[in-house]
Amino acid sequence: MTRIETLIKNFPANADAALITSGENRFYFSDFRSSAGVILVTRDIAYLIVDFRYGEAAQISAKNCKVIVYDNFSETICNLVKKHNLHNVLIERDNMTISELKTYENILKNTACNIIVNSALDNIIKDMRIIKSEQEIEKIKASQEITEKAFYHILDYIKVGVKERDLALEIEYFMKKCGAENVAFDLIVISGKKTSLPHGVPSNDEIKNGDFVLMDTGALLDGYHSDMTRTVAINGVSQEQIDIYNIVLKANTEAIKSIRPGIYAKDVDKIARDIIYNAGYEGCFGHSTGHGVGLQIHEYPVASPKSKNILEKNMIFTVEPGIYLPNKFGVRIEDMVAVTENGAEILTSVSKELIII
Ligand SMILES: [Mn+2]
Repeated sequence: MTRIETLIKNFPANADAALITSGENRFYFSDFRSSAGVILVTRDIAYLIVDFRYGEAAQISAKNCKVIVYDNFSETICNLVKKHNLHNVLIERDNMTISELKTYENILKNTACNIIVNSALDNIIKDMRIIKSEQEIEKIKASQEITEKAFYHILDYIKVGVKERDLALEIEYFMKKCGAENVAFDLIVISGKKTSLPHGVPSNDEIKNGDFVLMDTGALLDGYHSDMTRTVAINGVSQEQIDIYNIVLKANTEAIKSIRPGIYAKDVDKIARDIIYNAGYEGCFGHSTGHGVGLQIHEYPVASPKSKNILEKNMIFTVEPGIYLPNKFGVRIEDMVAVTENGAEILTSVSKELIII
């Protein structure tokens, strides 16, 4: 069954079509990447509707959709609505701006078609994307391979006096040299006191003796993201730094050990959180233990205290506990894992023993 067929099978009874407008979901359903366009899915056929810039490329490589290259977008939509006698169309509410919604309402105002403004379509697609196909798992592994090559590459550059920004730029340059189409997100390479900021921004600060250097990095390859954090130390770190590193390491490894199909993602979070809180660092770990990774850097499942996700085979998510001591330092250790038949496959192969440079 194609993804389009699965989507149609899951349409609520009141819907006779769906309008897919987000870039990653257009790619998910048509295997065609573009910065613009929509897929109109009816119960019989799906149309990928693009402008001239993507016409030729879409005709060649889009899958499971009939390609329409439009001159007049509104007319094209209205003609399809009439042709297929559409009355209720689902939209991606999570991805549509108010002004886009107003535009579609305006386009459809002289037709018999209504827009269903609820989360039905988002939920169907979320439930599909949360489980990765074998091919998607391979793509994420390939993306992670670049992230790891860049990690080993940058270890030779980390020295006292080097600027955080230069390290971040070198990682980005190297990832692209290795074939990444982009970085997965703005790379985090921070040092010293700034490591207490979970999403600190690289600056011209220089690496100093006794610093932690926290590197949260990832590549984007073939539409799929990867995500890894390692915290390395510069010669002269204190016993307190080493102790905290080892608490975070234990939280990471014990949480990963607990992963198997059928358990709640929030229970994975709890294992990591309890280890950190029981070691005396309640209040120093204020983010989720993990998030899904795929066509977006943050997707489902979520491993947080409030998560409702139950783990299933072929879900991919991060396990990234941390301890952050304001104005002192922070540590985060992040792996990506894939849920297997009876446990988890760790997709991150870089060692987690503390590297002291
Ligand atoms: Mn992450």
